[in-house]
Amino acid sequence: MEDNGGLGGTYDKLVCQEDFDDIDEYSLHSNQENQQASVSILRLGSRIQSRSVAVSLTVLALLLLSTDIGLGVYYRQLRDGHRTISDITSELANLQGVYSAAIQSRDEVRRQLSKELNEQKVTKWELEHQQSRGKEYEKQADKLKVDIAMLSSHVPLITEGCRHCLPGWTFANSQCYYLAFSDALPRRSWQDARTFCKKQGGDLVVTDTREKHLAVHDLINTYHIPIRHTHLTGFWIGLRDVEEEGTWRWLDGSLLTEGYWNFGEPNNQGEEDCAATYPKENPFRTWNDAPCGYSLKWICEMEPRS
Ligand code: MAN
Ligand code: CA
Repeated sequence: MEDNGGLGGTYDKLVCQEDFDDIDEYSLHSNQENQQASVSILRLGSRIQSRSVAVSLTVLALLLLSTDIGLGVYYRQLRDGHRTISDITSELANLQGVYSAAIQSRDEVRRQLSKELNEQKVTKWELEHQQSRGKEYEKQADKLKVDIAMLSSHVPLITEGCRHCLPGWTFANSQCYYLAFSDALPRRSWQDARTFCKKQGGDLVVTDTREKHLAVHDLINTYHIPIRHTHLTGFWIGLRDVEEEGTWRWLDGSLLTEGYWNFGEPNNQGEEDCAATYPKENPFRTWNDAPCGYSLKWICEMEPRS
């Protein structure tokens, strides 16, 4: 076999079976043994070349396959990437929508807050106004309380003023009293004195409370005539012990609970079953028991008339 120059291995790989046959024929003419050895070499070279081509083709096929796979992967990545971008774009659009909605909500909340703050401000002003009015009302209420108290204090006077005592009778402690001071009225017994009072529409005085006793005491001391003898200046009152000695009862039958007897009285001297009161300085020592037939002055009592 000849060297084919620069084409080397590539040319060798492309030698066909006919070429080998021509060479074998030439070798047979020159040297049978050498020819046989050369043929063996040539066949070996031919086998090696075929194998190289096959390897090259295999490598090339593998390269093409790997390229194809690479392109497939790349395409898939591109496609996935495209999907990711699409998803991101979609998500971005969605987020923009959410953001816009959030902004709108925020603006709405701001408007609502502003409105409520304004309402709160007005409410605060109204509260201040009402508090101010409340203070005015409190002042008026205090003034009215004073007025009511003052007017209430006038009620008894007005009520009593509408009621009156008969001429000659004296109003004291919400009652009308008649003190028989006049010389034109001769002294009389306890019973006659009572009759006089009853004819007037009253009765002998019943001083069954300290207030009434003191009121009558004041009236006697105001009008009494000092020059007269004490026993002549006594005034019959509506108190007796006729039913049981020592058991003093008022005209309505109630028992005496607090007496204003003079010192040593009642002493029932003789038979003294009727009580009389006398003008004395000490209001708690003004009573004496005297004979009911004695002639004394008297004191009548009567409810005021409307
Ligand atoms: C004196 C005293 C009284 C008595 C009278 C009767 O004043 O003895 O107790 O009742 O006299 O007049
Ligand atoms: Ca007596």
